[in-house]
Amino acid sequence: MGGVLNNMTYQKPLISPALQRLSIPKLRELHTKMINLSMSFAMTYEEFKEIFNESDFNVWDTDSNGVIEGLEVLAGLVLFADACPDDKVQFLFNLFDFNREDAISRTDLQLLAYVTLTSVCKILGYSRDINIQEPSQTVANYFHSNVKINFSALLEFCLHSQQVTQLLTVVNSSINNRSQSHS
Ligand SMILES: [Ca+2]
Repeated sequence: MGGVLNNMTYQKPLISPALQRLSIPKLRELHTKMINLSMSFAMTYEEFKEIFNESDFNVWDTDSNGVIEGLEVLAGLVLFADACPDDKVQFLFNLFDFNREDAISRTDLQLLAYVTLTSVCKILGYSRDINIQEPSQTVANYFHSNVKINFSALLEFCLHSQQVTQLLTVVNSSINNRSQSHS
């Protein structure tokens, strides 16, 4: 995870301003819309337009096969949302707590880390594929066995992870850069 992050600098996000600084309630609403439209979370361009009312589909469809992952879109958008870091982490936690048990597995967290990092990289224009090993290893270094992870354990992990801090810093710089260049 660090390898990718070390090469990232402040970039103007490729997504339209309408998809930046969304509120958490707005993201929850989009999540519900997505669930109602497709249980698989795979989205075509038409479905994306219907849910998000924007045409930034290609930002995520980097392999140009006409399908993107809804989870990936939401995981990236929440980092660019208008919310404090704890609320962003809470949203991600709920998003990946697939069976609503107020806990996620280490494997779920590895998926969460990979999907979030991939989405942020796409939004900032680093379209080369992320090595899945990096975020997985970051998680495995902290959680040594496949324990159930509740929200406070996840928050603790985020606070102690240099990689998470680095990711949030890159995102914040990109958001602030944008607002400065527009003022
Ligand atoms: Ca695709």
